[in-house]
Amino acid sequence: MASSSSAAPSGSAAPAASATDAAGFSAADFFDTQTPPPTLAEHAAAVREFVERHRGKRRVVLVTSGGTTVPLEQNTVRFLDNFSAGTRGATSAEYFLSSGYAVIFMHRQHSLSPYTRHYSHTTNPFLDLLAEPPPVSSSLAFALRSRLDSSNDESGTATPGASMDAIRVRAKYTEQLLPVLRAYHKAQRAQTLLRIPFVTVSDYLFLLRDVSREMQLLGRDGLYYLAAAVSDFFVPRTKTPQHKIQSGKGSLMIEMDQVPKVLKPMVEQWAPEGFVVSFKLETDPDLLIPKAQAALERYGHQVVIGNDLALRKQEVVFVEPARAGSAGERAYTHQWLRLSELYPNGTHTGGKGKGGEVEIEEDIVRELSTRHQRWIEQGQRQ
Ligand code: 9Z3
Repeated sequence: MASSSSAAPSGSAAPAASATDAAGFSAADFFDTQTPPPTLAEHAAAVREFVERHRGKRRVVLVTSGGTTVPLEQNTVRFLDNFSAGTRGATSAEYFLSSGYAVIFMHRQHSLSPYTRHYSHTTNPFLDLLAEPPPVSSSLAFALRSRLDSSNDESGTATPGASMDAIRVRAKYTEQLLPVLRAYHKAQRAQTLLRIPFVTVSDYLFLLRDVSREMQLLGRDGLYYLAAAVSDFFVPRTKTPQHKIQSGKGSLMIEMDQVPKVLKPMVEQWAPEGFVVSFKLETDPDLLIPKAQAALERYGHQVVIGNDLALRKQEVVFVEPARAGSAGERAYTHQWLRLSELYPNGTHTGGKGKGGEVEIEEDIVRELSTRHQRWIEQGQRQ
């Protein structure tokens, strides 16, 4: 793990939260002019209840995960999307849960989810885990037994274990499945995982605002882990045609506006006491640390985790403001987390990845949990 510090020029001050971004939309303009998702109030109410249930008992983290779309038509046939499958978010959510956090998992619909991510339909299909069922001659008896089992159960669903003798997990998969299944049921019983789906970048922004506001009650116990891959550009509602764009008129020109930078109002108004961690994604590694520092400078939050697209599963860099700043200059520290340095020669055993491999999210979450704890303790001393 390498660590060092550097300084950014103090002159590059951030524009005010209400200032209009270069392409026209301030956060306030955006929320005044775009259409909120129809389920917004319902999700906000679920978060309110979740926060009430866990407040004072455990720390709560909002994990955002997966890509955001930009619809090109109101009756959407076509949309722009990005690469993210939600691996970072889903994996991190699992480690937050096993570290004792309650998790609000705000994710792109149909992207990877904690626990089920181990059994994606393409790379590890669920049906492949199951042994072949009994031959057709015994199927009738099996069907009758299942019907009897479920009719004996008041809920009308099959009694757990009732058909275990007929449908079995293949022996070679049980060792891998059991810890996942146990952790999944533990979270279900404790009600520590709340899922909130989004699709478009606009849905994402409305939800981020309202979920963060509901979490405000948590004060410093709230952690905000913004791992979703958020589009930088969108097509405003007034410029989005109602119907499918027709072909036959030559090439298609799309003009997009810049998505407003909501981290500023998030830090100042929606989650003023929260521990806010954003991710910075780049493909040019030389930009990673300067851009992460610029984000901290501009938005004033606690940590930026920088990751290079190609190396994101092997290494990340934590960038944060230095504690005692020297006069006149804003100073930042950065600290690399690299699997090759953390586990030289594969010293980590028992990783939870698909083939038992190490997942960098385990180390990211451990590091953040420590820093979040420090943040809470600082607050108690004030
Ligand atoms: C990330 O950088 C995530 O780590 C990844 C995870 C999207 C790279 P995968 O889903 O990928 O595991 O395949 N997320 C944040 C990206 C982002 O949109 N950041 C914004 C920016 O860089 C600011 S919040 O400006």
